[in-house]
Amino acid sequence: MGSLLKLIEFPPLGDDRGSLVALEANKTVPFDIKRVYYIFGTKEGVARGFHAHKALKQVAVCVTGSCRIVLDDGCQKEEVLLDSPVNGLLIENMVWREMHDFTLDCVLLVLASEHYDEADYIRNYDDFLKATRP
Ligand code: T46
Repeated sequence: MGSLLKLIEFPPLGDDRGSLVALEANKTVPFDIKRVYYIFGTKEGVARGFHAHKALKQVAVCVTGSCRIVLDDGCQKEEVLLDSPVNGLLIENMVWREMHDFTLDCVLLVLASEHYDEADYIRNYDDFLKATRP
């Protein structure tokens, strides 16, 4: 069984002035990027996510601060602390995700393979489990 945690290390392009990371579709990010959003100002103790996507793939990067992401494909559950702007987490479709332990300064940048579509969300865990099992 392969790991759910597909971490991408972005090539550092910084120099003695500081750091720079470039995110390019079909290069550092393994799909066409149709949408970018970011989550910030998450209040203490608040958890987010709790859904899967039928088709959407995403790469999440904590550009500042940190949060813990739990991924679950219906068979296995794994978690990672995202705490570096040089690492992205590829979240495939049909993976349940939860985001916990946001630091107050956390800015979670997300690159998405599709435009926003509420019909692509599975927000009920039992429905998700049914969809992952034959
Ligand atoms: C995901 C995790 C990592 C929009 O109208 N357009 C958008 O592009 C997005 C992302 C959200 N919305 C609306 C839908 C809700 O009314 O914004 C509201 C908050 O979205 P949601 O409760 O889904 O947020 P999170 O933080 O639970 O989940 C988000 C993404 O929705 C989701 O795709 O994988 O971040």
